[in-house]
Order: sequence, then structure tokens, then C-alpha cells
Amino acid sequence: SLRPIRSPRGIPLLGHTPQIPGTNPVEYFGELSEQFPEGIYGMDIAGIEQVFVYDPDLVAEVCDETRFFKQIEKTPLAHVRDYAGAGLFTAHQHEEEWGMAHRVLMPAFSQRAMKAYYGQMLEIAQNLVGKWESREGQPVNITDDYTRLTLDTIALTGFGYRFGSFAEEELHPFLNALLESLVESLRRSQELPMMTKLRKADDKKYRANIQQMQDLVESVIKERRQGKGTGEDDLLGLMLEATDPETGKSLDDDNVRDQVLTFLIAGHETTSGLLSFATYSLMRNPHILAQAYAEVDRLMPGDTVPDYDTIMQMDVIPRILEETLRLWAPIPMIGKSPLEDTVIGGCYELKKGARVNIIEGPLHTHPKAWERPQEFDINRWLPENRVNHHPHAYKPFGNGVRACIGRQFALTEARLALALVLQKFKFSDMTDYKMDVKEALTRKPGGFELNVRTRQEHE
Ligand code: MNH
Repeated sequence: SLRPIRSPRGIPLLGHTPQIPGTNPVEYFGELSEQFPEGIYGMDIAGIEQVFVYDPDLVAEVCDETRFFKQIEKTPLAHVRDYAGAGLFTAHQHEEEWGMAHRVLMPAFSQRAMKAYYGQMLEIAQNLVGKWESREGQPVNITDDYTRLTLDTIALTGFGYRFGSFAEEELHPFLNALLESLVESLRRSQELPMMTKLRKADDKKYRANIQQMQDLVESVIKERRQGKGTGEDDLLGLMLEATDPETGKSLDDDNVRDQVLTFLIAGHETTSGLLSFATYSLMRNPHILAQAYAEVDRLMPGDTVPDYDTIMQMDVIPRILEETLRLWAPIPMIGKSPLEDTVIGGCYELKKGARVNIIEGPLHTHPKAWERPQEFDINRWLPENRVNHHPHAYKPFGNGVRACIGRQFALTEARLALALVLQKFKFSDMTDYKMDVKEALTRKPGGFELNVRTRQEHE
């Protein structure tokens, strides 16, 4: 028999809109989950009924692609389309552009491709090490430097374009334009359209930011067309040259522009968050930090420069990354929707097209699936333990055909960066940093500074 989906108390006509905080809304959705142990609740936000799920068995149903699809309409991604258009991340499932780009770009994310990018990934990671060596004993903004790393890495490996971020004291202006645009997209998705219309100055700023991002993308593409870029079979090379095996067509110019911007965004924000949260977690768990140092010193003694095979042999560092993605998934929420009217959990009715959100935080710490859920325990990821995991309680890279295409890329880049950093440095937390999450579609630690020192020989 059917049961209603419960809701927090709201206000007649206004629903729950007034109670959604302007900053860190997903953190708030996570807090609300504690009031609803059944693993599902609903809210009316800006006139849209939204359902939040985090019970692993309910999530399993929502991840069934014969019944649910990735929803763009009515989500913040509908606004991200203002600048990412029909790029892979924001394309509707039914848009021809999604399938074409997916098929054309898949080869660029194979394991073989990772090996080909490795030299460039190493070069940028060494830039990071070089910067920190020059800051001996000084505080560095960890998240900002990981952002320099990930942005420079995707631009160089994907498009042969050099941001040169480590030479600059300020973050690249592209990043500020992006941050402001993401925040504006999120805000628009949580207010009635008439409210957006009234914010004229914000809209002007939004358009200017979008223009600034698109100008940068145009210059990336122009450089390649003038033959200044490297690599014919990187992302941009494939997009400009390859034809889709299924339709025989190639991507049009507007779509190439949208894809380049999509990859510049999706290819750096999240990996920078992952590295920041991993570093934070290591500071809080000295026994695991010691294991990581031991692994690095064993595989990369002294000043050994790791090659691709070294990175692939690692065991502790990959488990640190997996556990970080469990407790601090950089994309904290993903949107799905039923293809037809349906019932989940045998009792909760969902209408066709309803907005269903999987909240990563409560899912990744659900007591049904995880023992000692709040504990940072990398042994969960030992082969003998992972076979016992609930199959749908861990979704840091999303689900199904719309899961992250850049997963191997991110993990290769993050392994390498963490390995190089641990080979060279020790950290001290002079200011006793308290985690201050900043959400802008993805999440990162705000104001995360540590003092870096080069490690002494034989310590
Ligand atoms: Mn990534 C989709 C998480 C790194 C490019 N990515 C997704 C989704 C999640 C995700 C979750 C699905 C979102 C949704 O369902 O709405 N991505 C991550 C995380 C990391 C990450 C946690 C790093 C850690 N992603 C990367 C990197 C790249 C990339 C690196 C590119 C080099 N991601 C994408 C693209 C998509 C995506 C492109 C959209 C894929 C599709 O829908 O076809």
C-alpha cells in the first residue's frame, strides 16, 4: 500500500522556499535527512516538488536506467546550460549532441589515453612542487594551488593550452567568472523566475562572466586552428577531426565551444576538491598519513620521479582517494527523474518527470551500508572488504551512461599529485583549520591553509 513521502514543515503557498539557505543548500538537505530515517523526504522549492533520497535500496531503484534518467530540466544544470550549452555534462539525454560527443570522446578517456597524458600531468604536478619548495615554512592556500594544478592539467592535456597558473599570484580571472556563474545558476534554480528578472545588476554581471569564459574558449580553439597547440588526438583534436561512427557526422562549431568550456569546468573543479579534502583528511588521521608516506618512500625513494607504472602500483594512496570521495564527494547531489509514473520502496509514489535528488553525504554514510560511517577508514577499500559493500551506497562519480567520463583521468591525476606532494613535503596546521565547506554546485574547503616544509632526508 502507498505511503506519503513526508516533508519538513513548510509555509502555505510559499512551500519550503524561504527556509532554504542561500549558501550551502546541499549541506542543509543533508542535515534534514536526519529527521527522516526512512531515507526519503520531499520539499516544495520555488514551486517545484523535489524528492530527496539517500536510503541505499531506494537509490538502487533510482539508479535503474530502465526507470530513471538524468534530469536537467528544473535543476541548476538547466541554468548551467546558459554557458555549457549542450556539452556532455548538461546535455539532455534525448539531444543528439550527447550521444555524438560521448562516442567521439570515449577513446580519449581510455586507460591507454591516460598513459599518453601522463608526461603532461607530471609536468604540471612538478610546477606545484616547485611553487611549494619556494614557500618553505610559509602558509599556502592548499585548495587554490590544487585548483591551479587541475585547471592547468586539463587545459594542457585536453587542449594543448597553457594557463601558466603557477606563475601568477592571483587565480586566473576565468576561475572567478566561473565561480560567480555557478553560484548564480544555483541561486536561479532556487527562486521564482520573476525574482531573477528583478535582479537586473546580477543578470548583467552573469552575462559579462559568461562572455569572459566564452572569450577564453574561443582563444583556446583559435590557437589550435592556427597550429600552435600540441597533440592531434587530445580532446580538442578528436572534436575537430573525428566523425561519430553512428551518425557519420562531426561536432559543429558551437558544440565544440560548449564542450571545451564543459571540460574546463568539469575537468578541474572536482579533482581540486578531492585533493583538498584528501589532504585535510590526512591531517586529521596521522596513522593513515604515515601509511601514505611509507608507500611513497617505498615506491619513489629519494627523488625518484614516478612513471605511469609506479602510479598504477599504488595501493594506499588510491584507497585514501576512495575514502575521501565517500566522506567528501565533491559533487554532493545528482538529479534523476522517472521515465513513467512509478513506485519506489514498494510504497512511495513518484510521478513521471518528478525531480528526484540523490544526496551523496547521507547515502555515503548510511548505517545500512556503512559501519562506523563517520570514521575515515581506508581499509574499507581492501579487496576483501569491498566485495561486501552495498552496490548502490557509493556514487561519487554518478551513475549509468551519465556517470563521469573523466573518472580515470581524475584518479590518475590525483594519485600522481598526492604522491609527489607527499614525497617532498610535510604539513603543519598552524591555525587549527576547521572545515568550512563552500558549495557552488561542487564543494571545496574554504580558506584551507597549511604550512609546508620540505621533508628532511632520512627522517
Ligand atoms: Mn566528472 C559527470 C564527478 C572529474 C568530466 N562527474 C560527472 C558526474 C559526477 C562526476 C558525479 C555525474 C553528474 C550528474 O549525474 O549530474 N568528476 C566527478 C568527480 C571528479 C570528476 C568526483 C573528480 C574527483 N569529470 C572529472 C574530470 C573530467 C570530468 C577530471 C574531465 C576530464 N564528468 C565529466 C563529464 C561529465 C561528468 C564530461 C558528464 C558525462 C556525461 O553526462 O556524459
